[in-house]
Amino acid sequence: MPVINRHSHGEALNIITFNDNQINFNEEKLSQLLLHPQVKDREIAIVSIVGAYRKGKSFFMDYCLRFMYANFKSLNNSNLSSTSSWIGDKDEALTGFSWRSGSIRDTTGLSFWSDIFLHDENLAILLVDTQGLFDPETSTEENAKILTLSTLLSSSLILNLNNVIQEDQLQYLQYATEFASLASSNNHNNSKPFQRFLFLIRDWQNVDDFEFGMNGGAAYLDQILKSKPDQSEELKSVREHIRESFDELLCCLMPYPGKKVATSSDYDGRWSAMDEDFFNELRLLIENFLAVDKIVSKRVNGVQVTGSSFFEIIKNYIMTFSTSRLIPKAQTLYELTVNKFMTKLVEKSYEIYEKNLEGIQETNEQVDGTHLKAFEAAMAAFDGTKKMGNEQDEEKFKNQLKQKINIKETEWKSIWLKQIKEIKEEKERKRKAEEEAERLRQMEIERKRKEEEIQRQIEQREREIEIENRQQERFEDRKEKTKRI
Ligand SMILES: Nc1nc2c(ncn2[C@@H]2O[C@H](COP(=O)(O)OP(=O)(O)O)[C@@H](O)[C@H]2O)c(=O)[nH]1
Ligand SMILES: [Mg+2]
Repeated sequence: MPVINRHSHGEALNIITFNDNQINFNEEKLSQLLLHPQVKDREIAIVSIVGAYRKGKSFFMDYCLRFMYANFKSLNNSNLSSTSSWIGDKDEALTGFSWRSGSIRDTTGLSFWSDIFLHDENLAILLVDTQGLFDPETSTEENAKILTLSTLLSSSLILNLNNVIQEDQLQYLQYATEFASLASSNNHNNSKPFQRFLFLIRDWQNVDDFEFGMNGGAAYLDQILKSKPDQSEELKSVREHIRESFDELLCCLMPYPGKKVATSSDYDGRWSAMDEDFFNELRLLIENFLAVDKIVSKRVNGVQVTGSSFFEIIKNYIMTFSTSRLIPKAQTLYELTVNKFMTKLVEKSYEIYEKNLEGIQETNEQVDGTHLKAFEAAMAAFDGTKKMGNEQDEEKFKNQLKQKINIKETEWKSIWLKQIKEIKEEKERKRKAEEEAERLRQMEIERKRKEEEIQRQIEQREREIEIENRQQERFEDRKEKTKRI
């Protein structure tokens, strides 16, 4: 059996790490991913997993990688595997994100798989593994930061939990719900702020109440999200708003994977060692969750982002996170998102204005006409694009666009009007010079004509003299003859 090394195609990149409440961000590495020529203009799907340490997150993501390599081309791999099933050989060791890496906790933070999966011409899919959420060493604040950042970054977020959904874990979703309520009150697009959220419950034990898989999960989630009379207001509001935060809220109940998987220290991840129940549910879940028609691309408040625009947004999020010791308020992050997005829209519309000004202008009327057409094109681009924020935001950014255009209009017009004036003066100078040249040419013609006239008169005179001379000669002759006679 040949050794299949699917993961020589990529490695885990620690792009965002947490250290004593500080965020370290490797901007260079993230730019290499999101600004890659094959990625920057595509829509982006980010599938991330968060949850407590040693609960099988990386293990799950590595099976996801297997599925992805079997079903999608990637930046580093253009050959799809020819094996009949994506899950591979039963004794194949599991590689990818490092899993089961011992009892010492890895770096806390988000690691991105360096290879990016590509679908059609317009979608790039990234996988992100996370360490540190809900660990004993992680502070409440750090937990909130990790979950917040992951929510902001992902288009599909998996919250990996052991046994049950706990109250405090739900509470960490408070942020997402705050963001959602801000977004929904200001929403132009009637869309929810985030896309897919999957509660992935491992080692589910209450099979008598809820069956394994997505169906049991949906029923369990329904029960969890029901408000109960004795709940605190805060928990109630989390429950009430959680559905408004995500387009899709999923839950999957996974069986215990078997003793070998859960406890053996020399287990290498091969699926032949899994309990059959677990193996079947794992396959079903991954095939369902990562099916190409189920993968959703990242929208920020209903607006699609590309690799390059998302890179800018992420940079700003990280900046906001690193400048405040506390978790940034949902309001701050929401405003930042609106700001960033609308500023981009202003820039894009302004570029359309500038583009429409290109070309040579010959008259003052043409200058006015060109500006007006360019202005209208820019406004149409602004009005025709989905907006973020409320009506005041829209007004504010529209005014910004008008101001920018106004400044450019003044500068552009003055350049062209000056040039047109100069061209006019130059033309006038040329015309006068031509007139003068014409006058000189006419004078020269006249002079030549006169010269010729004089020449003709001279010749005429000479001929007359000659005739006269001849007559004179004849006269002299006759006189001579008469004399002789
Ligand atoms: N109990 C249990 N253990 C699992 C499960 N899936 C994987 N494991 C084991 O959990 C350990 C930690 O896995 P790992 O993926 O590194 O966990 P992570 O820290 O959450 O990324 C490994 O020994 C896996 O074999 C599961 O569903 N239940
Ligand atoms: Mg891990």
